[in-house]
Amino acid sequence: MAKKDFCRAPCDTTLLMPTLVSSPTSPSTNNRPMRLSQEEVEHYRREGYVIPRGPVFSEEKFQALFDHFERKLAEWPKDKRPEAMDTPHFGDPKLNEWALAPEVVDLVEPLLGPDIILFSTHFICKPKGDGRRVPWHEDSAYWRKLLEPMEVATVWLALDPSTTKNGCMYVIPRSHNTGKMGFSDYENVDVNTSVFETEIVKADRRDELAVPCELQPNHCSLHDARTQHGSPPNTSDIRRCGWTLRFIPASTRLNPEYADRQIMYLARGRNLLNQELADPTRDYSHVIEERKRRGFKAH
Ligand SMILES: O=C(O)CCC(=O)C(=O)O
Repeated sequence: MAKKDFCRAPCDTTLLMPTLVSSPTSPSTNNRPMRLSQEEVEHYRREGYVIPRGPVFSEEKFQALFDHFERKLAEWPKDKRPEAMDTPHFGDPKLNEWALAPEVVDLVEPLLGPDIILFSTHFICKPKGDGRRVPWHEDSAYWRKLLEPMEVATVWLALDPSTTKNGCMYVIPRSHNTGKMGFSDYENVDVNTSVFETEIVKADRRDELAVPCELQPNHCSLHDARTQHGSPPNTSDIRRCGWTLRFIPASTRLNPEYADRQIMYLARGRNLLNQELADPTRDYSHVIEERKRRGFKAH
């Protein structure tokens, strides 16, 4: 999509300011203070997204993730788009040390409850100059055959600065609870310039309401799977990389027909539905291969 499609709404500058709310004190199930304030939880539920205060990891832990990603990117085939590093953790158990870290899981526990499963991850790394746009979409539309009920919270963790200049993600507030509520109509887009193949039709979007999720490295936004979101191309001279970490409550079921292409890991609490779960210390590269063989793009 053209940059202007995202920029009609004035930037909600309050999002970029530290939130002046007192630190929450109610403990999570781990007896650590909850990571999101009550106001932030309410914002997420009402608006379909939230930008929490503060960094996610310690500086050292974030730097180790950043370095790990840089090594992966250096090994990534030159003929493959860097935006397409989907489910990298299936074949790289080291990544689970960050994906399943309490710093991350604490963020989603107040949204999903105490029993949590890591459903998926994706590095969406838009190179400088010709980084591709992410068409307007709802994650739920891609996962409608996979998950029931459709309850998914995504942590979008910035590895690079992510701003309106280098193609940050935009969200359409309240779209998760209005219109077609996560299941809009889609049309095909040019796959040579877009990360995904389809986009929500204009009639089902309110682009003028779009809010940019500007983030510094090691900061994150959270969005509901039904929230409409996307991002313009990166024509700037700064790379824009984010890692999406997608969590479901353990009460959401993965359609077993997809078990050969989609594996999940217990992040916290109980495996309520006794679903098949993977071992986060094991290498499941064969699942990535199976996805490729079937041309399976879950998102
Ligand atoms: O990285 C982006 O610009 C879009 C991210 C996205 O589509 C997602 O987190 O579901």
